[in-house]
Amino acid sequence: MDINTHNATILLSAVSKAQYPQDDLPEIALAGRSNVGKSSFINTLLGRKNLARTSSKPGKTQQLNFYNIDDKLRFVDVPGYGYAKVSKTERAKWGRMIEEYLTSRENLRAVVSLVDMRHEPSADDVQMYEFLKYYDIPVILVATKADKIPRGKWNKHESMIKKRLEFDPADQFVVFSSETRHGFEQAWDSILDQM
Ligand SMILES: Nc1nc2c(ncn2[C@@H]2O[C@H](COP(=O)(O)OP(=O)(O)OP(=O)(O)O)[C@@H](O)[C@H]2O)c(=O)[nH]1
Ligand SMILES: [Mg+2]
Repeated sequence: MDINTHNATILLSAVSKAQYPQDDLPEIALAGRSNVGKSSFINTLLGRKNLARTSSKPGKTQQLNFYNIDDKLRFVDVPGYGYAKVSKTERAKWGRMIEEYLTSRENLRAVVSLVDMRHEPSADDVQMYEFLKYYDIPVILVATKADKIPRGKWNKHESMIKKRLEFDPADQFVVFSSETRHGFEQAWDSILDQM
């Protein structure tokens, strides 16, 4: 696919189906724990500093944010899970919003599921992965913040993450860093493979 990845804009934010874009452009959704680095991943892939808003304050992204990339594909930034200071009502609302999108969106080609490479995946991470597998949604597993681990330990961390998730070898696994841009090419290749 011939695509100018720098030609990206935020298209719209949505909380329900009626607000989703009404065409058949392919979409890649980003899922992961709050603060794991979803927005940073988007900015890194698009070569932009602050298109997707990042912050050290977790729980900032509350809606599905649709990014238009060169009128050829979209990224959908999904609010992070696992943020403790969110009320039960908010959490249930979040669950319905994500579930509605992931289970009914025909445009969806794959989910980039981000985990923090430093740690064993959380119960929420495992649940998200199981959910995606259950609905047969292709997963690109991105282990991010790799810059915070010495290279000599990368293999050990990759094995630990795969084991905990019962990782399906049919899915892509990308070691990634928004700081160093490690994994940039592999991430794009994995995404464009799903188009
Ligand atoms: N060292 C390092 N820091 C990162 C990396 N990716 C993200 N961060 C930092 O982690 C924090 C959270 O990043 P975001 O991209 O805002 O995370 P998010 O997943 O979008 O968070 P929510 O929108 O709250 O769900 C920021 O301070 C980022 O600078 C990375 O690869 N390496
Ligand atoms: Mg974010």
